[in-house]
Amino acid sequence: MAFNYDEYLRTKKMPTLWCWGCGDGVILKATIRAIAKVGWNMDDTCIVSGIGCSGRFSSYINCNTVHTTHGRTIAYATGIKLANPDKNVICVAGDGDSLAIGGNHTIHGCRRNIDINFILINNFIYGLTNSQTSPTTPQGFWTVSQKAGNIDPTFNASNLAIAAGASFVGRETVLDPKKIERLLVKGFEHKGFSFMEILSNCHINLGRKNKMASAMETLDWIDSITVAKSKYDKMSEEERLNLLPTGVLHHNTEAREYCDMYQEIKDAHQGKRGKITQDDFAKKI
Ligand SMILES: Cc1ncc(C[n+]2csc(CCOP(=O)(O)OP(=O)(O)O)c2C)c(N)n1
Repeated sequence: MAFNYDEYLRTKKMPTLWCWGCGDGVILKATIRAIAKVGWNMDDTCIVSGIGCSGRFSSYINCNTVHTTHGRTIAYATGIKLANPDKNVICVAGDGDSLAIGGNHTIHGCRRNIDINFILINNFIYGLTNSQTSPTTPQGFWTVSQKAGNIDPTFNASNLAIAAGASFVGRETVLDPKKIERLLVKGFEHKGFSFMEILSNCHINLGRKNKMASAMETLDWIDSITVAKSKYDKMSEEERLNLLPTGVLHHNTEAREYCDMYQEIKDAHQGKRGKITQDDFAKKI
């Protein structure tokens, strides 16, 4: 039987406000399928989104939702998760939201290893506000804020998340919706900070001014800059230049989760367990 997305959507909000052919719809549907696959109850699930085209996720998915301020998804999500450690929290944010104005929150979310499922929709541009440079805009690309071509060096978002301490990090692209679904299932099932970077096409605000005016042309470009991690690992340094590996990039099952450690401190204060000593956390982290 065909999957019934309507069970998970606020159907009154349809059609979406996204442009024709925008990759965000592919990610929305993959997210819904992943939620269904892991069997999460919508009443026990909260989506926290930032501001931007990607921010619309919290309007469209019919669970507990918070449409927060620009760059602050992790701050809200951290409060929600700490107060409700048994609930499922998903953050959705754009590359501008999570790496520019919210970059500080992102690195500290990764560092704390709190059990938040972070979906970074990387369309390489500020989409909603019409084409300003974001931290992932490739050098040389036209943007409305750098019309001679972007001169800022580019962030590798997944490498940043690994370096900052996220215990699960993966990257996929909207070229393959099944792979996105599989990555999200793995991230949702992982206990700890799961950072899932999905490369998406913004042919309207990135492509049109960079000689890839249609969705297909922008998708071809995304295809040309990505390669499966299994192949990437066998490449020379020279061959890897300007390529982004896809798949699960990092998975640490040993790192302790933040809410669990916080619970131990609460239990000790309430006399439910012995005193916490400095060694309790030092030896396990
Ligand atoms: C504090 C604040 N600064 C700036 C803005 C304007 N603003 C809205 S969305 C956005 C950027 C959106 O780009 P991105 O986060 O990459 O998401 P996308 O729209 O591409 O999904 C900006 C700068 C805002 N809403 N709030």
